[in-house]
Amino acid sequence: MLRLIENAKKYLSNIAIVSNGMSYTYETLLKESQSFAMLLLDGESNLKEARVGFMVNPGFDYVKVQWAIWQAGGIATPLCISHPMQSIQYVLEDTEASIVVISASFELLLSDYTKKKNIKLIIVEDAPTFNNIALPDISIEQSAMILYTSGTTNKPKGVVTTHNNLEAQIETLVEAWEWSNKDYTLCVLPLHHVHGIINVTSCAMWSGATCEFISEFSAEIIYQLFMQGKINVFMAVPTIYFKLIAYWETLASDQQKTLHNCMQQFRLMVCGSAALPISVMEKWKQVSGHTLLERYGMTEIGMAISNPYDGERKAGYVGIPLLGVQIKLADENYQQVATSEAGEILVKGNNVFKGYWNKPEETKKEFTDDGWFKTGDIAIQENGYYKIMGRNSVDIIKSGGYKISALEIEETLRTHESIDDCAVVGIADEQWGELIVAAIVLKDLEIESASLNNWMRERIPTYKTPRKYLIVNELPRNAMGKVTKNDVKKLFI
Ligand code: MLC
Ligand code: AMP
Repeated sequence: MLRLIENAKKYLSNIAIVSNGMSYTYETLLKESQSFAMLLLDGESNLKEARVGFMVNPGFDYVKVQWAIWQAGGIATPLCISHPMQSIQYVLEDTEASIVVISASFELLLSDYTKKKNIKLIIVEDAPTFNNIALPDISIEQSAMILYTSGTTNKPKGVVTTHNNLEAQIETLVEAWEWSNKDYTLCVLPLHHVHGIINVTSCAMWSGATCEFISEFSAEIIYQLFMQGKINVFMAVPTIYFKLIAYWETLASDQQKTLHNCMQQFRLMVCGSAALPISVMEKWKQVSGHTLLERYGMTEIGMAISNPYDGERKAGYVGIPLLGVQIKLADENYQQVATSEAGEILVKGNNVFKGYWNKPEETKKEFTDDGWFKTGDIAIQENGYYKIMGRNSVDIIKSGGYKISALEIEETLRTHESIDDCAVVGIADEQWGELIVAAIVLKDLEIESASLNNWMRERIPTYKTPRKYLIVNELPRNAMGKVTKNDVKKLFI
């Protein structure tokens, strides 16, 4: 049995999940996920890495379905619950999913499509209960999950991780951050990315801890839950801390004090997925009494570098390599740089993914000949601590903690009948890290920002839509005719 699931047997009576006002023990999670696995198997003995898409609201059902897919031998492919149909369709087509599991609220969105494509659609709420459980043995070398990530290609790529990779990603964090079955965390992050899936939910489940879910981000609700005094571990992206600070500033001073006293009792507060501005770190210390623990990770590798749990958490630095993760800073020939010189972060270890789904050539390109994964992030090392200096591509944007490809947005914009050409860039923004903006060259036709915005939102996720459009006569280009993105950025300053 997979270790994550086997572990649950040690904590049968502990509360695993709290969602929608209900509490679920590990015993219930085990039983219900096994029963759901039988439904997925539908008479087969093993799903043999069949891709199972699942669009399930955060909470007990999400984890139940995820564990069921794994126990049946399938590859769990979470679908973002707020994505437009076009993005969902892309993932289902790319993975060639044969089964899709949904919360009832998504039936209208998906039922026609799955019928047309002959994909089996299962509604979680309608699942029957199976009592005779016979589940396959799952090898840890088997593929477990596909998460979609934006890169330097215009379409997102599926990152395939094995059970072995997932165990390595979880175990190193459980150890580094001293998770235990006494912990109680709150998941406020989306469940189609590693931050919410691995760092919060899976680490809690591995440890016999409790994980509470909220249905959507709300600073007010988060603080209300904090005030109940049960939560002691919290993880989020910088934008969320920014939003929590902004809400805290609207409160009366006695409310601020009560909240501060409550948060001071927490064991751990972590930040990552994008650079944590020192101003946010300092302000959060005043708000909560906590020095945020900043760490560095990526969909392809889980977490790689972390500030220490005990020991100095250095502002502006992401810390030291986690146990089991090898890090090398390299020059453009993938040779180690001299001490204190900047280089690209290369990573090796069991945490590193298996490959991009159905993309052997692109997978090969992202590894050096001697097996190091190339992150594309540039860092320096000072006194053992790593500091992220930037990325080697202007086409990757980080906004709200999401990684976004400028090329994907440009390709979508270019399909608009009024747009001749465009260039998308990220510009520095206090709240969002980077803000997505687009310079566009029009054909003869007029265009209205609001209607263009609506048009885009039907085609790509909200968080990938540009926040500003600038109409220009031509895009800045170099002598070779290539658009110079740094000059595009200047147009917005
Ligand atoms: C949303 N809005 C944005 C935006 N996203 N505006 C500018 N830039 C963005 N990126 C706007 C919306 O259009 C809307 O405005 C308003 O904000 C609220 O939208 P929402 O969708 O309700 O947003 P909200 O729920 O407030 O989302 C903010 C957030 C979310 C920070 C909670 O972005 C989030 O969950 N981010 C976390 C992503 C994550 O998990 N990343 C980890 C990847 S893994 P209007 O005007 O339209 O109403 C990884 C590896 C690692 O990176 O190291 O962890
Ligand atoms: P994703 O592909 O969505 O998993 O995003 C991974 C990227 O997020 C990394 O390649 C980094 O560029 C960025 N990232 C993650 N954590 C940090 C951090 N603490 N500081 C700066 N960038 C980070």
